[in-house]
Amino acid sequence: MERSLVLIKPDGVQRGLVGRIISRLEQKGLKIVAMKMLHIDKDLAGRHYAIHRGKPFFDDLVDFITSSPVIAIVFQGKNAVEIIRQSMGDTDPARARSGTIRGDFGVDIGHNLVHGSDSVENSSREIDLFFSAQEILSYDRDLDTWIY
Ligand code: IDP
Ligand code: MG
Repeated sequence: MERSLVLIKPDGVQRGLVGRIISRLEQKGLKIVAMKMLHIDKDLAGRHYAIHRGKPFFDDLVDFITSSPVIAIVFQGKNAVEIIRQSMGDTDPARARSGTIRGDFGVDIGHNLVHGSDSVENSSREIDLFFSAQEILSYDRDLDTWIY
């Protein structure tokens, strides 16, 4: 089953939106298989956002993601990567549709509340940055027979 790394960014934690953001993804039927709170350091930020190194917004992005604690979650489910991207909405909250996390809660591209892996390949790379294999749990939910 597909997995995706979700980060509730510092603005989501500071604004008290952790529960509502997790709820939306849980309600969709995705399963939490790992979760922690951490304060990302510059080294981890640089590795997580390595593909953006050299872009004009890179330094601000690293400063922001390291400014205050985040929640890191691994969600698992059929098409988890695409479903989470759709639930998050456009990178720029000004363009994100209502009904999406960024569309409903954000206004600024630098404060867009949530990160979600953009491909299956990147999801496994990102999950490895934040979690050890032992921290990712395997369990059954009776509910899954009604979701799948
Ligand atoms: P994503 O988070 O929707 O995958 P990416 O293009 O991977 O978007 O960019 C990573 C993060 O960098 C975004 O979530 C956003 O916070 C920030 N970012 C992206 N583009 C810009 C920009 O043009 N100006 C400022 N910040 C940006
Ligand atoms: Mg991205």
